[in-house]
Amino acid sequence: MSNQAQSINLADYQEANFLVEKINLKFELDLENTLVTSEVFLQKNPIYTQHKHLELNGEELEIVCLKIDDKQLQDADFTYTQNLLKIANPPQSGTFCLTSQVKINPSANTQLSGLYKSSTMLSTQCEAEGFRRITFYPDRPDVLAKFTTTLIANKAKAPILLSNGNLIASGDLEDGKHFATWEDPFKKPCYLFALVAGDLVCVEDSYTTSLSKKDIKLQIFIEPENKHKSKYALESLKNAMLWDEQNYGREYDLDTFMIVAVSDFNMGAMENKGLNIFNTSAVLADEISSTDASFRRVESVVGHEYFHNWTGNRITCRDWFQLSLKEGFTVFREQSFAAAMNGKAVQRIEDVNLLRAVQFAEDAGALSHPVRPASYIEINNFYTTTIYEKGAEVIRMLSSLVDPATFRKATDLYFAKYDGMAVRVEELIGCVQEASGLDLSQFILWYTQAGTPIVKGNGAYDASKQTFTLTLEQQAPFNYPQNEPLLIPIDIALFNKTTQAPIDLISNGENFGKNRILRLETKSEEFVFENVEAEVIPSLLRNFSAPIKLNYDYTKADLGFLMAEDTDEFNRWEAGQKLYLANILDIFDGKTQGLDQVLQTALTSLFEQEIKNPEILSLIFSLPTYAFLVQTQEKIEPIKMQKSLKNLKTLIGKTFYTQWKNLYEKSVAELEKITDFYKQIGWRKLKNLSLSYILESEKSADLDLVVKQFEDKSKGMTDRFSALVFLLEWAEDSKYSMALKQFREEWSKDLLVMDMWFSAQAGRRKASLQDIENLFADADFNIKNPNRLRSVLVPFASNPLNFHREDGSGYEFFVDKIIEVDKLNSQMSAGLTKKLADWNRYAQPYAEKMRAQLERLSRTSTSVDVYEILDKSLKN
Ligand code: HT7
Ligand code: ZN
Repeated sequence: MSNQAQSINLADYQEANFLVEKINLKFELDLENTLVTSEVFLQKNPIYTQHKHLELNGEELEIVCLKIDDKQLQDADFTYTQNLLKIANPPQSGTFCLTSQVKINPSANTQLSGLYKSSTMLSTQCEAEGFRRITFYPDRPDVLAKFTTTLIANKAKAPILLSNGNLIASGDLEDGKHFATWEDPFKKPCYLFALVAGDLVCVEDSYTTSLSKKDIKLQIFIEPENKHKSKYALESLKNAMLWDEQNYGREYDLDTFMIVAVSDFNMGAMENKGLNIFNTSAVLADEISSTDASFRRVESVVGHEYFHNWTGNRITCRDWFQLSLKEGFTVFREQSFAAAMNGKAVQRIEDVNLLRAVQFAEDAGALSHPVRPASYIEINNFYTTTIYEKGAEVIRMLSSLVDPATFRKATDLYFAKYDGMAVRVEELIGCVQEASGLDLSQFILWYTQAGTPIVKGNGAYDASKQTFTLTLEQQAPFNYPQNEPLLIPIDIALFNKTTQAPIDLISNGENFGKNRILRLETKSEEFVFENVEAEVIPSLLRNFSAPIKLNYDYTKADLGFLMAEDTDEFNRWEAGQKLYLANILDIFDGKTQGLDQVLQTALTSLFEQEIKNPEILSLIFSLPTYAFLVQTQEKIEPIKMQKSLKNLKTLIGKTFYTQWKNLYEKSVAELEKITDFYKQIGWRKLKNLSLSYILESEKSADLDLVVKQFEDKSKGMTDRFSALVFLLEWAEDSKYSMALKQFREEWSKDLLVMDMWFSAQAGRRKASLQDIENLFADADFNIKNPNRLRSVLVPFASNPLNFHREDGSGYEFFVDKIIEVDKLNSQMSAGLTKKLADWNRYAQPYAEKMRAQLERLSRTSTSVDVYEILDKSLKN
């Protein structure tokens, strides 16, 4: 495999030899035998003066014919090897037309990249490099062209024919066929091309833009059985459209915006111009079959894809190294939108939880890479939390370094200056620099250096001078000791220890008010605050103002204070997380078996407080994730850590049994008062969290509560599914088996709910390997469907007790499955391989058992995708 795997380097970037003016595509669609005719109008790139070959990407294409203008190419005129079509003597001046006719087989396409069959429809996925699996083309994001697409298909089987842009012609043909021609007026890279053909129903709505009062038709195309599940996506879309107009001045630019829901999809969704394609799991939702978490996901993903229309489509990436230019910026926009919809602190806590659980782990492991990587083998491996979530944090920092009006000026400038172009992250940073006058030359380091920076804070109060000096020292990440100091915005406030009120922050006579964003630019800096009348407790990195680890020697009492009183809700949550963490680590180290006194007092006062926001409260009552906890360890001991976490949960459950019961009842009562399903989400979260703590006391009467909740079909899926999971956890076998059976009978026709049915069993704490094997053998299991595959393997790998079996059998089982998947879908197999890549961070015997399985995989797997992961992991 290794001799096939080639590294692509940012430093080697060169513009394309030939540019494309326009492309006309014709698809004669057939499930097994699709004929693609493309006319690509090419011109030599004027920056080159010497003779250039024409090289076009093409993968698994069966050539029927190739022509340049009217001249048929003979065998001697071209070569087609290693996925490259090379034409040695193309015209060197003027525009010429390369016509190619190729055959492809969508039904055999299990990679789900290019044109493939999903259920009864045909659909495409071209990002990152799927277009080359459809036709010969310079498949790179900096080649922008106008696309006109004609689709021909059997009218009865595929009455709906869609592609990007506007429908300019359609009609019937002979033999029961029909056609539709679509023209996209915007130049675009081929990764944004899409087509869909199938027997779909369309749910329609409309939206009038707030700026130019233009009417836009909104259409969601879905399989008929899902027709009732499109309302929330349409509402979310309209909210997103308005939000983008109000916050970024961005309007939609075509007359119609189409979304298609597809059951087989490697990721969440795809922002194809005017024709977004969504994984059904990211677009379909209704109040009976969907959990609150799925509603939130639909809102975020619909927003995300819509926002790409400007950050990604109108302005795209020069090369795939710049992926975070569109993804980081779009995640930041999506997070800001979700914050506006659901509350700033709730959203921030959720986002930081994900960042710390997954991205920090990635940044510390074998697969760590900068937000702008310098090289890759397979670009599909780089759709990572570093590119997406850390990339969003980097844009967030950029926005926090200037005031909101200046950031808006900068983004306006970016959209005006680079519309219709393919650019680098430098262009975006340059606009913030130009709009603000700040020197941001140091900021690019956030894109070029990997690893999570550490900042050590130290505070000293001088009563005689009435000053508080905060020293901040940045340390390079442990895995990147050579890293240069970064520009780090650190948002702070100081609380008077006596009065408990936040004080004015005064430095050099200037009063900054109650909070201030400090700029740490060098390795170590001192910030002196004046007129400080008493000892203070600093609240640091408020709202998580930078993606770093901040260490400060807080006393537990200080943390208890911040947890109760900090005016920044994020930092209230953060202080709680620190107290939980300390308690769990003490249990882990055998220093205690009990609940920490300060934590107990802090929790007691939380129970006594009036509940202003049930969702925030439920987050504050939630323990740190296992994925976050293991990162505090030099060498991870998964089972011991999982048990320590569970011990604390049990302690808190038992200590506050009465309070949890009261909170549960209060939540039930509050829910009765609220009629709006979406406004109930916070109380529902608090109710089910309370129930999870109540069950820790193992009282059989409480299990009756769960059974009642499971049987009550009127309350929706969040309650029913939580109850099912609780039954799997706490009820005896016969009882939970009955519940599983009943649930399945009710939902057997709903693929998304059945995914949940699989995931509940796969993640069950007491599940055995045989249980997981049984799920694979189930009649409804389908290894080719990414949602179903993920619904089993992701929860399995997230359950330390089953996955990290000391004898290595969990890893062996997992690798067996990777080997099977790799033959079908290498994006999926590579994604699964990542779960073992950090074997080196584990204690023995885990490390050695994991490594042995990775070595076995390296002897068996065939894809470049998996090879790249193994290569990086096994080098360690
Ligand atoms: N931009 C989209 C990325 C994507 C993708 C990448 C590789 C393989 C399959 C894929 N499906 C979608 C999704 C997004 O970030 O909006
Ligand atoms: Zn995206």
